Amino acid sequence: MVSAWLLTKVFVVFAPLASVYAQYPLLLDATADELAAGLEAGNYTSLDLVQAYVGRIIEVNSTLHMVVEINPDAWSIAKELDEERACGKLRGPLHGLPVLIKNNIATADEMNNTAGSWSLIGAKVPRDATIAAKLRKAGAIILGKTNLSQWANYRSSNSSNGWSAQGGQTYGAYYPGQDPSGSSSGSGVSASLGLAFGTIGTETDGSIISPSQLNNIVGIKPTVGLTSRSLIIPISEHQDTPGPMARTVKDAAYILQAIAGPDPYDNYTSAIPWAKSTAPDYVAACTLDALEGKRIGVPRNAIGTRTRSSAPIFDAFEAALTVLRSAGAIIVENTNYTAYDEYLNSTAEGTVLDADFGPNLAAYLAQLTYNPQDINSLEDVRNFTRNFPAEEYPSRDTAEFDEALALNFTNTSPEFWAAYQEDLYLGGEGGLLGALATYNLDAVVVPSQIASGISAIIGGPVVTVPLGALPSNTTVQTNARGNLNATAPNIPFGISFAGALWSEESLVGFAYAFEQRTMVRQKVKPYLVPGIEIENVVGSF
Ligand SMILES: *[C@@H]1O[C@H](CO)[C@@H](O)[C@H](O)[C@H]1NC(C)=O
Ligand SMILES: *[C@@H]1O[C@H](CO)[C@@H](O)[C@H](O)[C@H]1NC(C)=O
Ligand SMILES: *[C@@H]1O[C@H](CO)[C@@H](O)[C@H](O)[C@H]1NC(C)=O
Ligand SMILES: *[C@@H]1O[C@H](CO)[C@@H](O)[C@H](O)[C@H]1NC(C)=O
Ligand SMILES: *[C@@H]1O[C@H](CO)[C@@H](O)[C@H](O)[C@H]1NC(C)=O
Ligand SMILES: *[C@@H]1O[C@H](CO)[C@@H](O)[C@H](O)[C@H]1NC(C)=O
Ligand SMILES: *[C@@H]1O[C@H](CO)[C@@H](O)[C@H](O)[C@H]1NC(C)=O
Ligand SMILES: *[C@@H]1O[C@H](CO)[C@@H](O)[C@H](O)[C@H]1NC(C)=O
Ligand SMILES: *[C@@H]1O[C@H](CO)[C@@H](O)[C@H](O)[C@H]1NC(C)=O
Ligand SMILES: *[C@@H]1O[C@H](CO)[C@@H](O)[C@H](O)[C@H]1NC(C)=O
Ligand SMILES: CC(=O)N[C@H]1CO[C@H](CO)[C@@H](O)[C@@H]1O
Ligand SMILES: CC(=O)N[C@H]1CO[C@H](CO)[C@@H](O)[C@@H]1O
Repeated sequence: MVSAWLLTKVFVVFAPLASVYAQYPLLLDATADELAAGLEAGNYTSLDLVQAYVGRIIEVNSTLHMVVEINPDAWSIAKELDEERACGKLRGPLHGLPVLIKNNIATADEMNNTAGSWSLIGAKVPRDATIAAKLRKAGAIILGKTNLSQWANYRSSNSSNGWSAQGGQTYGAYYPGQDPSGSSSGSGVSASLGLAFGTIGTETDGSIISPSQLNNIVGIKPTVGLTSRSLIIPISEHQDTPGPMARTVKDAAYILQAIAGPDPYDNYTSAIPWAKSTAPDYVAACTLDALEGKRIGVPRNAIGTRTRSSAPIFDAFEAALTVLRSAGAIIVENTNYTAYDEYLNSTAEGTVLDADFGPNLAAYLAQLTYNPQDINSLEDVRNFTRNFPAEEYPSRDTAEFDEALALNFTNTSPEFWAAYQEDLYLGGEGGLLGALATYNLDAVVVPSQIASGISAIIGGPVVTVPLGALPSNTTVQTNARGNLNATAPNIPFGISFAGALWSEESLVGFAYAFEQRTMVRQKVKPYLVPGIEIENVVGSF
């Protein structure tokens, strides 16, 4: 919540003439490099950035509900980082830049970490989530928590993307009532509107890639194990992974550089296949010639066929292949996934997630140092959800909880192992990894709407970049619940690069080389834009 004292600190002044902004980057699109250069030149401070971004959040929150809480310590942290800068101490390229993180990533401060549920309001953690600690160490200012599909979309069969009991319904900014997608809904909307330099989301299957593509931003879904999950509210240890959501590939690369790496609290990170001294440099990977001579596959059988309604996305995708070729890529057609029909039929992923959810959630809850509602298990969460009115049960049911609780085995049982092995085959030899090997590919490229699943079941990385937006004659259609506009004119879509485990460095390069040649984000504009700029706050302290 934004408290009254905080609101009084913000000067709500609306944009004067654009020309006066010449010396300040405009926040809708300001990059890390631009923001840092202005800080370095002494044109504004990190305190000014906090003030400006909070002002922008307050301008649009009552319409879009994308931020759940603002960090009351953000101002003092900014001041401290400004003082460090004044003394010549820079923690790194993110020094003094505000970021927003999803409301399932814990911080050991005043902010709550709830996955959107009232059951966890007031609960305390023993320390910051590892990636939150890494962001702070890199000099980023954690500005607040973004709204999400409650429980990262693992509660209900009839809720809506971007809705949580705590944070209400998040909307996208490209059409009134836009379905923001999920579950990292608020992170997508916030990065897109320039409410922070960048944001963090988490993905189990689609929760970074989908809201990134539908909010006109870049999303990096890292390999499971590249970024620690310690003290992040889980769904599945086999598939969960936190990653950057930002306006440009390079900004996302800066964030990934800060949060990647081994963590004794998450032993999946011990699978990282390089020593610290030879770790990839995701920012340096952003080169214009990254696609030169690279073999990029197109798995046509996973992409489907062009229909009247999918035509805008298909046409943009075909045009993108031409751009990739002109950037030096070798496009290899029909690198099909041999077991794709079996994958579409398979229930193995649901089994893996259901079997992980109970034990993984209990392990998170066991770490709480204060647990006011005494919530210790998925059973407790379900019971709370069904009895607490703000959770809107039964209008929003608990079908995902019910399904996981109905399972009569856990993630250490033979039944689980069979399902997990099926996934590793369907996404591996029968899917993405098989195609990479058979056709000797560096990556595949697909429309982002079908990018997540095949990589999710093997824990593989995906990067999405803006590709276009639906045309003005698109017929408006709602989501299943009927409370959001899921298809409408101007709703953005993306293109994704997917590759082998740990191939982020290549994927980031490919995405950058494509982005720089197209700059689609600049051509697609939100209908609602906050007006506060750095200009309006400079000198207010
Ligand atoms: C800082 O502001 C000055 C004008 O006061 C402008 O000339 C300069 O380009 C700005 N520097 C940066 C890095 O934004
Ligand atoms: C966390 O939740 C408590 C209880 O509702 C509230 O008083 C507090 O303001 C919240 N923290 C923030 C930073 O909003
Ligand atoms: C969805 O779009 C329709 C048509 O433009 C509009 O009337 C309606 O208010 C929108 N829905 C929401 C939830 O804003
Ligand atoms: C990883 O950690 C989990 C929980 O902390 C533990 O149950 C598991 O045995 C560990 N696995 C390995 C390979 O160390
Ligand atoms: C790949 O899939 C496409 C679309 O289903 C199909 O037209 C094509 O014949 C397939 N190619 C191969 C080599 O399997
Ligand atoms: C998919 O399921 C349908 C219906 O059960 C079945 O007819 C079909 O053979 C299955 N396809 C594959 C590839 O398993
Ligand atoms: C379920 O929730 C209700 C209301 O919060 C509570 O009174 C009851 O003790 C809970 N039952 C169990 C089994 O936890
Ligand atoms: C959601 O599902 C529950 C359980 O089936 C049902 O009672 C409720 O009416 C449904 N809500 C909507 C909006 O369809
Ligand atoms: C679990 O349930 C399935 C059917 O739902 C049954 O075949 C199986 O024997 C059960 N397993 C155990 C360990 O109870
Ligand atoms: C929208 O307009 C384009 C170009 O005029 C046309 O090709 C397309 O069929 C139209 N789409 C719809 C859904 O009417
Ligand atoms: C501009 C605006 O409506 N801001 C609102 C943001 O949310 C807080 C807390 O709900 C309101 O007090 C503000 O008015
Ligand atoms: C920061 C902020 O204003 N968050 C708002 C998010 O949406 C919920 C529900 O609509 C509001 O209660 C919060 O104030």
